[in-house]
Amino acid sequence: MAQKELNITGMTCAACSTRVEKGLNRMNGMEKASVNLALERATVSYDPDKVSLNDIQDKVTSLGYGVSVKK
Ligand code: 9UX
Repeated sequence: MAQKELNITGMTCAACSTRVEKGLNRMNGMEKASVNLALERATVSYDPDKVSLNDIQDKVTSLGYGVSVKK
């Protein structure tokens, strides 16, 4: 299992963060995604054999938000 922190941009209300969180949690291979609206951050735990960090970022983008891997 891998864990990463992502910076998410464009979330302006609580429904945004819920949308991102639910979208990520529906992905195959995602163990747990939690999104913090105030911090504009997502913490994701996932199985890298089933889903890539790139797929995860593409999911956020497809939902209409910006994403980068936190350094
Ligand atoms: Mo709130 Mo976010 O009305 O895409 S859901 S701004």
